Amino acid sequence: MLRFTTAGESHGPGLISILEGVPAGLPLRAEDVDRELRRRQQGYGRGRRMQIEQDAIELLSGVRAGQALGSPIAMLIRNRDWRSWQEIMDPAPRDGDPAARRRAVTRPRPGHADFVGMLKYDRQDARDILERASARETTARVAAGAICRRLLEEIGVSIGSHLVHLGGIDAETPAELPSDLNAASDASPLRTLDSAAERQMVELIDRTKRAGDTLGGICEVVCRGLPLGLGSHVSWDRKLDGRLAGALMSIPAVKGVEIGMGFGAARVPGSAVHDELGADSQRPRAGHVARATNRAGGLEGGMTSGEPLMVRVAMKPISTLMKPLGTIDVITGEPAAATAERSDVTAVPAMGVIAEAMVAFVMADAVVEKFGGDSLHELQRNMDGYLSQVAARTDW
Ligand code: EPS
Repeated sequence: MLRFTTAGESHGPGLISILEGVPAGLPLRAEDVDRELRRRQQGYGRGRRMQIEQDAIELLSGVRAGQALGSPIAMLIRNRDWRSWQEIMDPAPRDGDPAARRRAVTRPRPGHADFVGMLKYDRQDARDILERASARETTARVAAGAICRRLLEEIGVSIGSHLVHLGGIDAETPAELPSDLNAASDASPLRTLDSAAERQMVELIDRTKRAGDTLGGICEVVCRGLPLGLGSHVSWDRKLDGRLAGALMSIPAVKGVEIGMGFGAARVPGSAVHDELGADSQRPRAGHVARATNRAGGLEGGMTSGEPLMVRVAMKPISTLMKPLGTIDVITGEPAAATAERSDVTAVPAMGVIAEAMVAFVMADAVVEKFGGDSLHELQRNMDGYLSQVAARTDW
C-alpha cells in the first residue's frame, strides 16, 4: 500500500525520503513537513550538530499546486554540515584511499553498528558504517511520517507523544491526557507533562554530560480518532501489533515496545487486563461502544478497537560516550578506548517525534489498505460507507 525508503549519510550532501502510495488530492505543503522536522530537532540533551542543521525539505516530485498527485513523493533534506565534511565524505576516489581519509574510525564503539558493520561489509574505516547507522537518517523518516500524518488528519486522526521516563526518573502521567498532546509536550524541553520530573531530568542530563555518559528513556505515542477495524486478525503479517512493533523497533537505539499494558499484562489475571464493553451512542468510530478501560492500548486481535492507540517505546542510552568504553583497535588488534565522536547526551525527546512518524506511517498504510488509495475523495467516501455499515449493525 504505502511504501517509503530513505537514503543518505549523516555528513554526506543530504538525505532523501521517497514515499509512495499517497492518495491524489491530499493537500500538502513543504511547511507541513518542515514543522515536524523542527520538532525532531528539539530536546534538552542534544549536541552541537542540532545547532548547525536547520532541517527543511525540497519537494522534488509527487506534489503539484499544493496537492499530492498519487505518484511517489521525493524529498531532499540538505545537510548543512556537509560543507565541513566534503573532503572526508567525497564520493570521488582520491589518492591513498581509503586509509588516507582524515577522521578514519578504527576503534568501534560498543553498542554501535561500527564493529559488526566493518567485518560484515569488509570496511577498514568504521565511518563507512556509522555514517549510515547514524540517527541522522531519522530526519528522512520524519519527513515521510509528516505526509502520513497529513493524510490521517484529513480523516480526523491525530498523533502525539510525550516522554514518560528518562534515565531512571519516571514522569507522572495525568489521568486524562491533554486533548492537544503535542501542544503540551512540545512546550517542555524534554517533551514531558510532569514539570517536577522535568527539573530532575535536566539536572541528571547536566550531571551525565559532565561524566561523559549518556541516557536512555521511554516515550508514549497516542493516536486518537482511529476507526475500529484497521488491520486484521487473519494472518500474522496483517496484525497491527506486529506491524507497529516492527516499525518502532527499527528506530535506532530502540530496544522495547509495549502496546497498552504491555509486559504488565503478563503479571495479573485476565479480569485485570481486558477492557469491558458498554454501549455508547456517541462513539460511531468505536462501533457505538465505550470501554471501561483501555489496557489493550487500542488493539484487539491485531485490529484497531476504536479506542486510542497507546504505544510505549524504550530507547537505550546513545552508544557514543565522551568518556569512552573499552574496545579493540581493529587495525592493530590492541586494546583501546572507543572513538568519541561528537554526539548527544540523550535524544529521547526526539525519539518520541520519530516514533510518532513511524506510527503515522503504519496507521496511514492501514487506512489506505482498508479504504483504497487512488484519491483522497475515494478514500473518504469508502470510509464514510464503512462507518455507515458499522452504524447500521450497532443501532441497538
Ligand atoms: C549522531 C551523532 C550526532 C548527532 C546525530 C546522530 O551527529 P554529529 O556526529 O554530526 O555531531 O547529532 O544526530 C543527527 C545528526 C540528527 O539529525 O539527529 C550519531 O552518531 O548517530
